[in-house]
Amino acid sequence: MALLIMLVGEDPEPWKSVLSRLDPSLDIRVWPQVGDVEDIVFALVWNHPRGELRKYPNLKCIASMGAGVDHIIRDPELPAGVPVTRIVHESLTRSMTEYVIHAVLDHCRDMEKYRRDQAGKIWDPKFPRPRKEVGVGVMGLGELGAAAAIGLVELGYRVLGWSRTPKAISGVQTFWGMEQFSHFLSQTDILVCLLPLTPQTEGILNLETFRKLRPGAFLINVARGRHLIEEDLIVALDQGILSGARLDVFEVEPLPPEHPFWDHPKVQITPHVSSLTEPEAVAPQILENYERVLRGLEPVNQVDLQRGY
Ligand code: NDP
Ligand code: OXD
Repeated sequence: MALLIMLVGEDPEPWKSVLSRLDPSLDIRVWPQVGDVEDIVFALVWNHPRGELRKYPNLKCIASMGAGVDHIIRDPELPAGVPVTRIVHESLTRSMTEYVIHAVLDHCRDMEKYRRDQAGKIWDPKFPRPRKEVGVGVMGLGELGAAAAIGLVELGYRVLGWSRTPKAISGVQTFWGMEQFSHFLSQTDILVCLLPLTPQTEGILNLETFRKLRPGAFLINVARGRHLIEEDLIVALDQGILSGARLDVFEVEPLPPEHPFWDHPKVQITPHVSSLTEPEAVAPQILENYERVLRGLEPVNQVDLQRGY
């Protein structure tokens, strides 16, 4: 019985090293050096090639290396009946909350303007808007969105949250479903996307959505690149519908050098770092699930494959 590490575009070595330190008896294979496919009972994956997971007849669990599972679910040839798990860990949640709060404060405290002013040796102080007047709308109130929303409430912002089903979070004005989406947007000055990528949420950050926000709103996308219609963002920024955007995720990653976002004066880019999965922190969770499936138990942090997250 063996655990397969199949990470495309990510270094498998830190995972292998921490997992074998935690359990030196573990038989770990690193794709594409798989050996006998019948040995593989557990696969830790990121961006696996389509159809690849069908090759392992004894597979009992497919584990995402991150919080998102869209990279797994989009495979039309996933083996039927094999549970899919994701990472839920306070290190990811803390890191995401930190990033979102930093992006909100950076925008609200006009840091972009002061960086530009410094370049021109301009001394031009400006009062920030009172926090209670700034509506920060968080799309997705799951593990990451709820924590970010709570962090923003603690800072004194007027926080709104939108989810698929009703939620109650102290200090957050909550909305749910498409019927309440426009109402949520109409009170939002800073829109934070923390949705999973599903057929319902793909392309949800589009011109129609942007037009429903408060004038000159700011966008923070830390979920997936395909939530955003990239050409619509350029139009919204150029027409002043949005005042700026902080983007951590992109339709194509790494963002190609010729992409117009790189040089757009209203776009701030980070390279998918808002919340990095630390192998050291989350490997015990992977090992726990490996041991659970060997004992015939359900793995923890399973996703609902029908729902898509
Ligand atoms: P969760 O599954 O815990 O939460 C998802 C939330 O989105 C839930 O509140 C859910 O609603 C809501 N939601 C789902 N579909 C819809 C819909 N159609 N309409 C409205 N709301 C919807 O996910 P996490 O918080 O753990 O993670 C969110 C995403 O963040 C991940 O899927 C991943 O793509 C991204 N991510 C990005 C990282 C980065 O570094 N940039 C790092 C980690 C994650 P309900 O509660 O009603 O089910
Ligand atoms: C994740 C990610 O889903 O890093 O965890 O994007």
